[in-house]
Amino acid sequence: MIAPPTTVDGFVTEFLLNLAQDRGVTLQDSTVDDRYLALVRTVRGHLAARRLETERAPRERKTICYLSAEYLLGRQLDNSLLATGLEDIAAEALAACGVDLDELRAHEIEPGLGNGGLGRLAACFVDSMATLGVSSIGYGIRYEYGIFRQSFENGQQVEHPDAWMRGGSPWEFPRPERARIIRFGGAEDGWAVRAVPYDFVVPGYRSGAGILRLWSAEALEPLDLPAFNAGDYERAVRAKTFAENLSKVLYPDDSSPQGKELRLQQQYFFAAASVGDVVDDLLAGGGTLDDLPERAIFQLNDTHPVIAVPELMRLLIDEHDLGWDTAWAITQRCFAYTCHTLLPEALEVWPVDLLRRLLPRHLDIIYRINEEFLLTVRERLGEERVAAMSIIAESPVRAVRMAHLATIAGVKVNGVAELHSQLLRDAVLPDFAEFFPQKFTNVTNGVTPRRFLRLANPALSALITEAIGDGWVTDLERLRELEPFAEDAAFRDAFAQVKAGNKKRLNDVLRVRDRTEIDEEHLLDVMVKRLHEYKRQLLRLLHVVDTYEGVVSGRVAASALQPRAVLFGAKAAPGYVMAKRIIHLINAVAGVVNDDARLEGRLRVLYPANYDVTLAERVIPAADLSEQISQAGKEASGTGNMKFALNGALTIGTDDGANVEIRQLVGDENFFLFGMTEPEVAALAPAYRPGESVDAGARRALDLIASGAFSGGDRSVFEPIVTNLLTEDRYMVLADYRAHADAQARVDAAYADPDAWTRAAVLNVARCGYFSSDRAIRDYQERVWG
Ligand code: NBX
Repeated sequence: MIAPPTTVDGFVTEFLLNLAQDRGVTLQDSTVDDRYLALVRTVRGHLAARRLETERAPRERKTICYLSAEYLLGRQLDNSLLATGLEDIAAEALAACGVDLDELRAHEIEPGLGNGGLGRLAACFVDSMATLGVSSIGYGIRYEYGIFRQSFENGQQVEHPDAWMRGGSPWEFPRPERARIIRFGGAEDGWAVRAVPYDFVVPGYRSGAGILRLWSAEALEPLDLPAFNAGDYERAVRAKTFAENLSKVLYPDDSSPQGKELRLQQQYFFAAASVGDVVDDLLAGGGTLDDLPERAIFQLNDTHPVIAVPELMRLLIDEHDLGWDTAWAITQRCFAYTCHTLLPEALEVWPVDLLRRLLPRHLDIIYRINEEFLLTVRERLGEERVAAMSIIAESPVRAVRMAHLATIAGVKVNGVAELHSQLLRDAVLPDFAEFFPQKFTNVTNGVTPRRFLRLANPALSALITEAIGDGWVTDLERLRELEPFAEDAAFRDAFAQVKAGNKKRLNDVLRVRDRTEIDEEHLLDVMVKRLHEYKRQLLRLLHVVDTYEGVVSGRVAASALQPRAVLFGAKAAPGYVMAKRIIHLINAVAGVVNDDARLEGRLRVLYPANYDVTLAERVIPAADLSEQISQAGKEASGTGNMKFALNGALTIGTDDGANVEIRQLVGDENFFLFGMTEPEVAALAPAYRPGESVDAGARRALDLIASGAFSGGDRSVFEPIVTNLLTEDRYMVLADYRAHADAQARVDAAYADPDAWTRAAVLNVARCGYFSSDRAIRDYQERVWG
């Protein structure tokens, strides 16, 4: 085995060699880009060695094949240096060359191949599987353009393409020899593309490695030669353009699927390529198809890859000549399904007409699976349950319900937090829970402690390690050992200084990327997540407006305010009109509030554009307060909530998703709970008339918005938001307003005693070790993968 050198001198030599041989420049003539790419080359060599080493080690029986349409990876450089233990060596080596490592860090464009929580969870899971030594491979799509970049023009969101591969994608290993052909359509109207895999090595922390294999779409032929010869250049490249479209861009909708044909093409493209890859590997290694369930399990990250189920059936029957029953017996043992939502409109359905056109054989297979399933339903539960449980919905158009297919085919179905899994059983798929009670389970989400604590918060990491050693990086429950330090005044002092330092680090980036900054003395109150009505950014904003109104109307003295910086970060799906209006309103409120001297600078609203993983890594460690205020029963889990608590922010939150478990662990006295519970929401919903008993504070806020105070006197701009709240208010912002405002008052009171606040913050860190994605992966091993 040729392992690259792990000395400073060796690193210097490799780095200079890579500059010369890869970039063709000397150090003196190199650009930042040259130096960055040479550094990546150098580090990547270590990743490759790690991967080869892992491959030679005796194989575990079963490989976890994680199928996900999204991986929100974040920057790779620091994580790779940490995992390989090269942090100090690289820093010294570059310093010896007179190269600024921070400049190279900042040069990396993060691969943002995901929308939000679901995609980031997939990235945390591949990290944990690699670190735990679980034999694993993540499969996905190598989108040429990831989640759009957001800017604001006159306060409104503008989307720009995310050309993350500009200048190449230096972390990847192309694997053209493993390319496969993926066919669409039927016998007469068939067409095909080539799926070419690119591997990211996923280094485990200090040992182990996994693979993230992302498929890129290519045309079978680069040119239609007859067309080219006939001088029709446009037609000559049409097929190529068409094929490449499949992996061109990530769909930026994180709920309400649009039912777009290209999206289904993307799903089939990567699902089929991945299933084929796994089956080929099995057979090449001397295995037989009967071995498949012992050798691989496909974990379905939501319904996006569920078309893999009929694809495996097709492969077994049409290409390997197995009979239906044998094929179904195998298939039924190879899949498990994770659901990430409770919103009915987010459950994917695909029109039968579309499937018939694009994947006719798969539609036939789905119909047969359904037919046999419904026979047993009829027998055991009776005819009257058949329509509700069918894979095929009959209205508004005949369509395939992907969640039903996944539930029928999967060995297990899990939700992503206790409350969510319970609601999944009782409200979303109750018939299935009755029919397959043993299938339903819970795995509460987790986050990787490497990226979100060790890397994102170096100062807190050092403080923790000084107190309890560094075992927590791979065994996060050890944070418990910090509990006694909550009573140690010197430790609390050091902890508070870490927080203050993290606010400075946040300002370092806010000044450059947004030409703004927070006041480091302010309570930093943060709400970062996708913009969604159910997440209720408006609830937070109404309280900001109410507070502002209190001061400008003279009811409240500015000097009585606890100084706060309220920071929002959120992208809206480009077609989600109400979400975009809310973005506009937040920016409008920020503009007015921040400019009004009457507030004496004691209330500031910040909305840095383009919230992404890189910004998250600066914002979360600096936060004092974490806003997790979704309507109860709507946020499946949340994972940002875990990241904040682990970094010593206190949560103000509803009894929703994983907030429930966070509060149980940190204790009521260290968590600001407010609002209706899920049963209360359900009870109120039928008779809810939002306009009938509006809280006085909410009323003042709504009136001020409606008056045009934030729109230069134009009353029409935000009228739809106000009207919607007063007449519909689907997520009951107004019903929870008073409880939220009272909870914010409790926050102010608590923050007035900084030492007591810090004590609670320390306890949040100490008690949240459960939320490691390492623990989540162990739970999957125990409850799902067997
Ligand atoms: O998945 C999120 C949930 O909303 C969170 O509560 C949860 O913590 C997280 C991880 O389990 N769901 C999510 O991020 N969904 C998507 O991004 C999404 C993307 C495309 C799509 C539907 C949903 N078609």
